[in-house]
Order: sequence, then C-alpha cells, then structure tokens
Amino acid sequence: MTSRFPDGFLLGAATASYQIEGGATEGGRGASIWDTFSHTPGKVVGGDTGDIACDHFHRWQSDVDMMADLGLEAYRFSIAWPRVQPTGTGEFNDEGIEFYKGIIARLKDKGITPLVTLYHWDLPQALDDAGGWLSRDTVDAFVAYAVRMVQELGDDVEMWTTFNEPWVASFVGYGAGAHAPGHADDVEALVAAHHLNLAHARAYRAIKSFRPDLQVGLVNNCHTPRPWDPSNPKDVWASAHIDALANTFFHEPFIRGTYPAVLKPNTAHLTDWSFVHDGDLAEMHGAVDWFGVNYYASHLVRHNPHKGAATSDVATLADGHKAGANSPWPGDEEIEFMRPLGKLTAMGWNIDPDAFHAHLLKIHRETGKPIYVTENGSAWDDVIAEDGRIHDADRIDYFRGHLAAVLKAIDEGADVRGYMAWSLMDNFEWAQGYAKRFGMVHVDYDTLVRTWKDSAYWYRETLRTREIAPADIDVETPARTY
Ligand code: GBH
Repeated sequence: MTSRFPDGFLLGAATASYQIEGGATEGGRGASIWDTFSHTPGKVVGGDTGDIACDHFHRWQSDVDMMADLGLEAYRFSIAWPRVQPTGTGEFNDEGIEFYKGIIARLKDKGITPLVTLYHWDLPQALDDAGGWLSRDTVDAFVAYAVRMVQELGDDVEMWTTFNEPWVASFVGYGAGAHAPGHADDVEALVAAHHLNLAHARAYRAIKSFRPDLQVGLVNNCHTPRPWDPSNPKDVWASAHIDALANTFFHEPFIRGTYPAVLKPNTAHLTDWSFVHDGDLAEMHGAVDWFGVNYYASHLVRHNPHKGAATSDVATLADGHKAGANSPWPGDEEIEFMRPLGKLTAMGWNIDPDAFHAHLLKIHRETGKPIYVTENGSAWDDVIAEDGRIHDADRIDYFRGHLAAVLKAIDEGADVRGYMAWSLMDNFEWAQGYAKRFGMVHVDYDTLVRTWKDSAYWYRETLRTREIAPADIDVETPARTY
C-alpha cells in the first residue's frame, strides 16, 4: 500500500468563520442566526457565544504565520456572509471584503492554497427574519452573494465550496432544532434541504458562467449507516432510509437529477414534496465539480416499531440532540441508532477508520467526482501538562488511522485529492460551546494564547515528509505559543 501522499495531494487544515473569528460587531459585520441562537439562553452549553471566539478577526496575521510554521499546504476557511453583506441583500461591506482579501493575500504569500467556503451556517439574521432557508428568496440572495465573492476573490481562489454540510444546516437547524435557527419541524427540514441544494446549483451555474476555470464543489457530512442485522430486511430498510436522507439527498440530484427514490414513500405521511418545483432537479443535474467529505464517526441502525418503549442498553439517540427534542430524521418513527462499541471521543463519537475508507469508496462509486476530505478530526479533554505540553496522543492516533484509510481508498481507485484536518485550533464547537476541543493547536480562551499540541508537531512532520508520521515525534518542551 502507498505510504506516501501522491504528488499534488493537498494536506491542510480547516476552520469556519463563526467558530474562530469573533469581532461579532466589528468592521461593519451584521448579525447572523448564530449570534441570535448563541445569545438565546439554553441553546449553547455554558451560554458560550462566538462574540470573541479565537479572536481571529484581530489575530489573523499571526494565525497565518502559524499555519506557515506548521507547513500547511492548504487552508480551508469560510466567509461570514454578514461580514461582507450585513443584511444578506443589497449593500456589500468593503471592510469585510478587505478582511478576507488580506487573509488570502497572506496565505498566497506563504504558498498556502486557500479553499473558500461561502456558507458555514452563519446566515444573515435579516434573511432569517424574512423566512431563511424556507424561502426561495434566500436562494436568490445566496446566488448574488456568491457571484460577488467570486468577482472579488476569484483571481486568487480556485477552489470554492458553496455550502458546508447542508444536512446539518437543514436537518439539525430546522428539524432537530439543536442548531440555529432552532426550528423543530420534519417538513421544514426537508424544505430547507431542498432550497440549499437549489441554491448550490444556481450558484454553481452563475459562477461557472463567467469563471468556468474555477472548481466549485459541495461539502457534505456523512453518516455511514450499517444495518444492525444485515439479514433482517427491515434493518436494511432502516439503514437505506438514513443513507438516503443523510448522504444521497445531497449528491444524487447533482449527478442524476433525481432525489433518492425511497424518500417519497418513506415520508408520504409527512409531505407530498410539492416544495420541489418543476425544473428544480434539472437545474441541479450536473451542477458540481467535486465533493467534500467531512467524516467523524460511523453508524449502526435498526428497525424498531417499539422504539422508546423500553430502553435497551444498546439504543441511543444519535447526533447529540437532547432526549425529548425532535429527531433530525423525518420518517424515523421506527428507526433507532445503536450505541457504537469501543472507545469514544469527548463528543461521544466512536472511532472507525474502516467506515471512513468504505465511505470514500462509496462516494467515488456513486458520484465519480473528485473528492476532498474537507474535515476529519476528534475532540479530547486536552490539558496543558506541567511540562508545558499538551499530550494529545489520542488525537494523533485518530489522525494516523484515518489518514491510512485515505491512502487505502486512493490505492483502491477513489479520486481523493486532499485532506483538511479539523481543526487548525480549538474553537466554538456550536451547541457544545468551547467545552469541546478539536484543535491541533490549543486556545486559552482567557488569554487567547495559542499553544501547539503534540498533534501539531506530528502534523508538521507528516507535512514535511508527506508520509503518515510515527506517533512518537520530537516535541519542543514547553510547546511553542503564539
Ligand atoms: C462538522 O459538523 C462541522 O462542519 C464543524 O463546523 C464542526 O466543528 C465539526 O464537524 C465537529 O463537530 O450520530 O452521534 O455519531 C459535523 C456534524 C458530526 C453531524 C457527526 C453528524 C454524527 C454524530 N456531524 N454527527 S453521531
């Protein structure tokens, strides 16, 4: 098996605007749905907000210098729509656009390839007030915003993503209610998901019409459902329903111009799907250059008509949505996620590189498109030890196992072209606030000092050699800070 990353394969790290920037009311930025949501009591653990976050808004220069010191070849970040267009329609904010131009110029100066995401969940609040992703007007607003960003930045950015994880934005934001805007309605989740797909397609076509040279993709999270009992057709049905909602919903329309066939019968008791207008699927057909895969954990599901009646010791609610909250899975009245076996990360997620490998091959088979791993990583209860280091051996193990899965998938024919570790540094972990740490770099939220964890040194060595570095690399003591 290949142990080296192929030539041209991009190794980097990822972040997202609301999770790191702070400066929430500075530089002419408007409010987003995540400002509103995080400031609503009870929505985020500890009452945490992104008001300051990692203060990247003021520290971006030294943050980019730190990326260069790590040896990153690529950096995936997102633009906060309300920073560049405060209300989501009308006037753009030059100061916000200049902020991103500065970051991109400094990245290029250091030889780091920027991967820009247009939407990582921070919808301008004014657009939500007018209906958010339940309204087709938001689709049009997104296209106008996307076109303007490409006009401003397209000469320096080749790799564009429209949406990060439309499944999360729709099914967790409008279905489970655990993310902004906090609605809990099965049908709204489906409507929002469809509008996100439509917005992707229209933005793709608008961008390609004047910049056919740019690579415009869609980044999806993944669930990897396997049936609890593969010989039980009902468990197989349950697994297929979850696969259709979580995965195929967000690539089949762009590849074949259809939605997964099982969805309509499985949700007929909820909706007639009249929110899909004539012509929508034709607009989607063919509208993608590449897919991003964000992978964290694997899933096991079964059919259970008595779900919730008696708690079995293997049954659990998935996706961190609280017991009693709405499920993010329309049509799952008789579907149950099973508690994964083995060691769990601080998020309570299992560790399963084999499922990652299988998922990369599945996306390759089902789409035939180039794939970038746009997020992969793990959260642990990191502490700065007495020696001034953060001994995050579990994170290094996780990265090593999952990078090996990528190389194996490439060996077997999957067209995987890059890997962005999640995350460059600890940041605002959405509904979990600052309690969960995914970074290779530790952030002290009182002083905002960044400290390299052992995994940062390990990644630097991996980048230097372009091979998966051994777990026991040399680390400075105490670790370096920024
Ligand atoms: C990504 O979302 C986000 O893009 C990123 O902003 C975030 O910080 C990062 O992940 C870490 O959370 O069924 O219990 O196994 C990931 C969203 C996480 C949704 C895993 C599905 C399955 C959890 N996905 N989740 S479980």
